[in-house]
Amino acid sequence: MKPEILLIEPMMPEVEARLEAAYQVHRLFQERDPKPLLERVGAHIRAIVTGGGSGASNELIEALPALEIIAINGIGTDAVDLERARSRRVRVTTTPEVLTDDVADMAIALMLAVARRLCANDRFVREGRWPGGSVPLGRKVSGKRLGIIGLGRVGRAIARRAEGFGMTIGYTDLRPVEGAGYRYYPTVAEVAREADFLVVAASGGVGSRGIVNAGVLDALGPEGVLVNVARGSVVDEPALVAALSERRVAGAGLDVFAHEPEVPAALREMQQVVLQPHQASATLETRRAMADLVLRNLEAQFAGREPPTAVV
Ligand code: 8YV
Repeated sequence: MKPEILLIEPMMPEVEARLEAAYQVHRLFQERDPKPLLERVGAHIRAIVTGGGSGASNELIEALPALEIIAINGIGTDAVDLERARSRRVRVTTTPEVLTDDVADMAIALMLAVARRLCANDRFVREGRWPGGSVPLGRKVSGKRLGIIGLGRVGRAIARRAEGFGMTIGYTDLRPVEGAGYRYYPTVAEVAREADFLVVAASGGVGSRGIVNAGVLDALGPEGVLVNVARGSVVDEPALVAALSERRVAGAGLDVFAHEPEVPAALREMQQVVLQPHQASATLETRRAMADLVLRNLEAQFAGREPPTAVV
């Protein structure tokens, strides 16, 4: 008998096929109303496979009495109550390291795209407006000041890339990161004040909720650009919309949002904003590597071994 697992969001077809080969897969995302499926199979489910943004609610965990492991296909644990998992003796695993480069690449891509108006200018050419006019000048990136919120693996990878652009790098985190070699600022407002580009690379969760608020955006200022490749929850989204529409910040590059997949209509209309549908880790290579880790964690769990990248 194959162990039964619950898939919360779709994965690449080749990955779903690999899951199917080893497990009996139930797809929660295909259900309009999850209740009948959970009533039917809930008692047998031994694993949840989910994304970092989707996680698993406590209500779902409670509906699965045989649950042993929540395998997150991502690094964020903010959508899973780790304490609850611990008390239920449910393992939680993530996919560290393998997505670091891609997320950092996306941060740099968004920074360049906003500053050099890549998407707005692309629309200008595509829509046949070039013969009739010209576009506004962009902003220089090389040599500018970069502020990073959260100098974890992703934050450091962004910093290494920014060094190649000759940027002056500062960061904030809960405490200085030993040997980082970049200037530490104790508060988000202070790093924002000294930055031309402010990149959010901090974990989501209660500790970081809304830390990029109206005051921080004003500290970044009318020439400043905000980039977020972490979690929508870290930014006070209404405050960002207000700051952008009142030109109190110059632009934003956003891969993540407060209520995905909903994106405020105001943001969708702004030319100074570049939007992505949560794609920072979404390359073939990286999604394969992430899936390998998910599969290795499940396999270890069901073989009675320690899952290789367990956080709980
Ligand atoms: C993924 C993420 O897009 O790592 C995370 O926490 O949110 C992203 O890498 C996601 O896990 C897939 O849904």
